[in-house]
Amino acid sequence: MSEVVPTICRLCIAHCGVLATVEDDNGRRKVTRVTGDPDNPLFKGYTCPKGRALPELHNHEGRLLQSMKRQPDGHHAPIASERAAVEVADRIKAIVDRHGPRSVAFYVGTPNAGQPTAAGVGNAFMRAIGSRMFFTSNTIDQPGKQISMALHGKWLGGEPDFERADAWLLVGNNPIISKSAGLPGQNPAQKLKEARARGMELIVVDPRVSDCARKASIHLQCRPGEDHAILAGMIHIIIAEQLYDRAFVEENATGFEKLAAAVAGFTPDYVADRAGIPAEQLAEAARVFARARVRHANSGTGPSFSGYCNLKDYLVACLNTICGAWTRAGERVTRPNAMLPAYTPRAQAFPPFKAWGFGEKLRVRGLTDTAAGMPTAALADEILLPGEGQVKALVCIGGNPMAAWPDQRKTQRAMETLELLVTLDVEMSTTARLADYVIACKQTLETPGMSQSGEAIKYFGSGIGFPNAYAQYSPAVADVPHGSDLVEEWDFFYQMADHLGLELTFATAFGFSRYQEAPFEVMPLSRTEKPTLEALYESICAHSRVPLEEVKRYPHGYIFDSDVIVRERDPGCEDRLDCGNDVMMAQLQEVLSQDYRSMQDTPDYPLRFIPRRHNNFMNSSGRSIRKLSGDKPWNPLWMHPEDMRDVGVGEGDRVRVATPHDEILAVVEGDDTLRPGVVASAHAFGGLVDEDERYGELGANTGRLVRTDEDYDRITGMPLMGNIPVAVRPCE
Ligand SMILES: Nc1nc2c(c(=O)[nH]1)N[C@H]1C(S)=C(S)[C@@H](COP(=O)(O)OP(=O)(O)OC[C@H]3O[C@@H](n4cnc5c(=O)[nH]c(N)nc54)[C@H](O)[C@@H]3O)O[C@H]1N2
Ligand SMILES: Nc1nc2c(c(=O)[nH]1)N[C@H]1C(S)=C(S)[C@@H](COP(=O)(O)OP(=O)(O)OC[C@H]3O[C@@H](n4cnc5c(=O)[nH]c(N)nc54)[C@H](O)[C@@H]3O)O[C@H]1N2
Ligand code: SF4
Ligand SMILES: [Mo]
Repeated sequence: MSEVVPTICRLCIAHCGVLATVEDDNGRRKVTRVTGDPDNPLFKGYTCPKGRALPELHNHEGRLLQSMKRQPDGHHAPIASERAAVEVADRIKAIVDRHGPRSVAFYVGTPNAGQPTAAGVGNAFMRAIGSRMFFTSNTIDQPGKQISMALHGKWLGGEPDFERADAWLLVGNNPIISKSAGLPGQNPAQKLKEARARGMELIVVDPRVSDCARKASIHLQCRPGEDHAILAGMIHIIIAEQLYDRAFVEENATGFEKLAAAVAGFTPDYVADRAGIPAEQLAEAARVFARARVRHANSGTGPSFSGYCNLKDYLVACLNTICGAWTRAGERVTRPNAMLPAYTPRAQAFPPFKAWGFGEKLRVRGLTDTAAGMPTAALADEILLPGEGQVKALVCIGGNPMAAWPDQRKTQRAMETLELLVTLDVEMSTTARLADYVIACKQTLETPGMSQSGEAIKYFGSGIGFPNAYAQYSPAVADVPHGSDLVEEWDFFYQMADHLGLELTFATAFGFSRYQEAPFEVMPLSRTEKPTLEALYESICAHSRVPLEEVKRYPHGYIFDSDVIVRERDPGCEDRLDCGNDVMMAQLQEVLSQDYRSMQDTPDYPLRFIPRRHNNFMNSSGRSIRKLSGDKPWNPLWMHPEDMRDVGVGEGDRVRVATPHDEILAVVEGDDTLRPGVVASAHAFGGLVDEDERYGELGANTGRLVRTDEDYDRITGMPLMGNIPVAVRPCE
């Protein structure tokens, strides 16, 4: 028996509608093939290599089929998941009793977008024990998106329509590969090709000829880390040449004069020298962007990682605002809701709100909770710093600190210091290897799925999410493997709460921080009648614009409507977008006062390391799948041939990549798309800190090059994870 069924790939936020071939495997449904779904109205048959490897991800040998408990001698032995829930709950309770609720922290990683109840019920458990130490990967990603939204305000009409755009600006993102902010995430390469064919100008700011830069009409192949200067320079030119949208600014913004004064020093020649790009090219980029009728600017992880992450995103927002690059009254809204509650898009500002300095306070670096969430880069220090409030227990939900947190050595010390480390995962991840309990979870195709997360990602910043009221629901299409004992993440927390007699209240947000499109959805979870995942989905979708039942009628997904129109502003609305936030203006002055030439001239560490995504891996996921890693399970160090010559290394040579504090071992791969002087690698590879020598098998952990307490953002704690000065030396 074999059948082909529509379902949703939930490996990344694109949430592609796909077709799964399901075969009978002695009475269980096993997925053997995944392809694109030509009958899906939005994705039209598109998939990427990761989606096509879903069968291998579900069925590979290394998959975790049983929960594990660490034994006194350090090795892991299977434990029944129900037993594990009881033991973990008891240990958490004992830690709370002894050290207080703050001593228990949760960390939620990236895959939770594909498991929409995991973080929510985990958070409910946290609230039930009274801890606010809830961290996510967001503050080691692009926290500047939410901080800048808080400081600038948010345009309630949303961003312009890519399908009608005549210019588009990408600053350090490569959405053809990442399907992240910047281009429509549904076959982005094809969407870009169509846009270029109809004459849209693409401007890309990137130190390498990325997949997007290759398709650009203007590519500013800058030094890394100078995006704030480039953006300030573009704003300078647009204001100086009177190319900004005066009417939009007068009606909707404040702080314009302050911004104009703050960017005055960022002349084309100054920026050109600083960023290593031609001044004429910068001016052309500014003019093409400002003169277009429909255009928008987006940024990504590149600039976020290379310092001043909030300022960069703030300037992206200001650039959009001074050009009026937002959707206006009477135009089609680009992110209408389908599985999210209905809201009325309006051509007006949502005013700035508090970005930090509230909620839980950290004991290190004066950091607090923020509009982007708790500062994850400081969590290892919170675990290591003795004293009142020290974090003693960490529960990771689909996250991999040992692969993804900055400063891997410190992270490992922190993990080893904990009294209790628990991780919910689908394989023995690098973190799992250090954990006291590893809770084996179902994978996406073994659980029902829906596209609500793919929609809700719009709350993280502009340029991301579905471009119309698209929705899809899929039942579980596969059964768990024979002989396995796997839990759904939410259920693990439910079982723990049940054991401890705690009431859980599941809350769903429809926005980010203070910006919410609909009231929080709050539902107590019954202790007498245990819910199912289906029932939880029904609760989350209770106020969806399109009822879940309706979505279920279209197994291949459906576009419910494409022309929700942005309304006029409320007559009484006085709210404005702020282009002159004092903290951001002060940072601009700080940048201007830097002796950038001496900052750039670091003879002992002459190269600059930057991160970039790999098409075949989703952060640390996929490395164990041969179909994805091929014969190369490591992350190469990409180097320009000129730099390889200077350093004296050839293709495939082994090198040490050193900072003043640490070094990693890597295999060189020539890449002439890089700006000379810049080297690159993908993150979330490598083993534990004492396994450097296994880099030919595991790759290298680039987080080892990052320091969390030296060069970090004072608001979110985000450290310098790109534009890192390094020296590359051949291995003997
Ligand atoms: N040096 C450096 N550091 C970085 C970055 C960088 O570019 N350079 N990028 C940063 C960014 S943007 C991010 S978002 C973070 C990512 O940080 P994390 O989210 O912590 O890292 P991932 O590797 O995505 O971890 C996902 C874990 O979840 C597991 N998993 C996969 N599917 C499931 C599932 O269905 N259920 C459960 N329970 N688990 C599952 C995987 O096996 C893996 O162990 O890393 C950040 N760190
Ligand atoms: N295939 C795949 N897709 C993914 C992921 C994955 O691991 N694999 N991870 C997911 C996650 S968690 C995230 S957060 C998103 C990230 O999505 P993106 O932000 O689009 O990440 P990248 O594709 O790495 O693109 C970043 C670009 O920035 C450039 N860059 C580096 N430093 C600088 C700099 O200082 N300035 C400028 N202007 N550019 C710079 C790099 O060359 C690279 O082209 O991708 C998501 N999608
Ligand atoms: S782009 Fe993302 S959602 Fe689509 S198939 Fe690839 S991994 Fe899956
Ligand atoms: Mo990310």
